[in-house]
Amino acid sequence: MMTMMPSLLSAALLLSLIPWTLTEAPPMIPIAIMVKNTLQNKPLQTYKTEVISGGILLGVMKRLNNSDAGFIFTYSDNDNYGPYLESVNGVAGNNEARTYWQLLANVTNSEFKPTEVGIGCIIPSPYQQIILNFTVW
Ligand code: B12
Ligand SMILES: *[C@@H]1O[C@H](CO)[C@@H](O)[C@H](O)[C@H]1NC(C)=O
Ligand SMILES: *[C@@H]1O[C@H](CO)[C@@H](O)[C@H](O)[C@H]1NC(C)=O
Ligand SMILES: *[C@@H]1O[C@H](CO)[C@@H](O)[C@H](O)[C@H]1NC(C)=O
Repeated sequence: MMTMMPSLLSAALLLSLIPWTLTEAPPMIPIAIMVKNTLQNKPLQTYKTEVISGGILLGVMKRLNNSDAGFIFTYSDNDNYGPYLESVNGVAGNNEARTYWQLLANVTNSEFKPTEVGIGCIIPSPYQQIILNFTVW
């Protein structure tokens, strides 16, 4: 009898931690995507949207791209690191000009840091602000 307890306990614990896993759709989490391009003196654009719990930034961006929010982007597939963000709202990075879309996320209420992974691996946290920043390397 006692040997069943750990698995029962962990099953109960799992269910209480993520009660939606077996029952209903996972919750949507509010986040914001900001498009920043001071290099070309463009105004900051902010897109308030949602990510599925545990979901990746690329999915959010695809949904925004396919909505009428006025956000479009392109990406390429790198064999080693996955999706690489090529262009946002018609502006593309360029090897000769050494420009690219840098990815940043807030790690406290106001401090932003470049992410350590690309759009295919970033899992936004609730209310996180993601900056797509057109910059030079
Ligand atoms: C140089 C470099 C860059 C340059 C590439 C410019 C160029 N055209 O040469 C720039 C500055 C643009 C860059 C950007 C980014 N990078 Co970078 N980059 C590197 C670095 C130092 C060397 C890559 C290289 O030249 N390899 C040699 C060539 C022969 O191999 P290659 O496969 O052809 O290289 C290409 C890819 O590496 C690609 N690339 C570079 N970075 C990234 C990141 C992602 C997510 C993808 C899909 C592709 C990619 O650009 C290279 C040229 O085309 C590596 C670390 C390392 N030492 O390997 C990190 C590295 C690949 N980058 C990394 C990251 C996180 C980024 C950014 C997401 C950072 C950010 N927060 O903005 C961005 C990409 C954003 C986007 N638009 O999607 C990580 C990837 C980790 C991961 N598993 O996702 C690495 C491993 C560094 C690290 N440990 O943190 N990067
Ligand atoms: C963005 O939307 C356009 C249609 O407006 C579509 O052709 C394109 O494939 C979409 N891009 C992505 C990355 O989903
Ligand atoms: C990012 O900023 C928002 C708004 O200030 C905040 O609610 C959120 O907790 C922050 N994220 C992190 C990881 O600090
Ligand atoms: C964004 O890019 C601009 C232009 O290159 C640069 O000055 C700035 O430091 C970058 N980072 C942030 C968080 O704005």
